[in-house]
Amino acid sequence: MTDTAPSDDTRQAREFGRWLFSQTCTFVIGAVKLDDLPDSEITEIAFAGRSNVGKSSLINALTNHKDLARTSNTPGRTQQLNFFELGGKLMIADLPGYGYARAPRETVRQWTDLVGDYLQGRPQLRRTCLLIDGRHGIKDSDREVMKMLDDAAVSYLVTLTKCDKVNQAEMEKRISDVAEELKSHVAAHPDLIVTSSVRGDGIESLRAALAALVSER
Ligand SMILES: Nc1nc2c(ncn2[C@@H]2O[C@H](COP(=O)(O)OP(=O)(O)O)[C@@H](O)[C@H]2O)c(=O)[nH]1
Ligand SMILES: [Mg+2]
Repeated sequence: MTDTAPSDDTRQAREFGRWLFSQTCTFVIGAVKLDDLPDSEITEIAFAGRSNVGKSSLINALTNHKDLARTSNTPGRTQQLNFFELGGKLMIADLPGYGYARAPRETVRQWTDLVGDYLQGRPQLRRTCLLIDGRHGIKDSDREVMKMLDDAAVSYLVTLTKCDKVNQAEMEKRISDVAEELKSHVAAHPDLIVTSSVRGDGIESLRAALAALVSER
């Protein structure tokens, strides 16, 4: 990756991203069935990924909160979709994790029942960030979800997490492997975002990319 001076467009996008994500963010609902989904029509984005990949940490980092996403998780209700509203302009969905149990196939099938219906039937959903653990790369359970998203034409942005845990050489290899695999996925956004919620890498870029979905309107 090269480090070039940002263009005016990039600078403006980052500024808007920074502004948007500094707005008040509030927990809306933990949805356990389709009827619970907020009936707001504002632009929506979702965060999906395996359990423990860093979804809640990334939402907290983006919104500058310490425990926004985590505190709303009711133990034992891991299948709930948690919604947060940001400044009345953006709805953020923290989706339940998949692939944790030893039978990934079964977990992904259960995951797709509610989450699949949500992802495929939500017109205001503009982008799904699919989080992939930067230490491990794409796993089979991720591939199943990517296939489901491809088949349903749900556009997703692959975001590598925990890059602070991986040395640079390994990270470069991981990025090129993941980018190569993404080429065969029709609904995958061509960009790849590399993040660390701990160190802050990629947070500004991701804010800018997501805020652009709001400013486009
Ligand atoms: N080193 C490091 N740890 C992280 C990062 N993001 C998340 N974690 C840790 O990974 C674990 C799971 O994170 P969490 O956000 O709860 O994952 P979720 O299940 O996908 O919501 C927690 O112990 C986090 O502190 C990161 O960027 N770097
Ligand atoms: Mg979580």
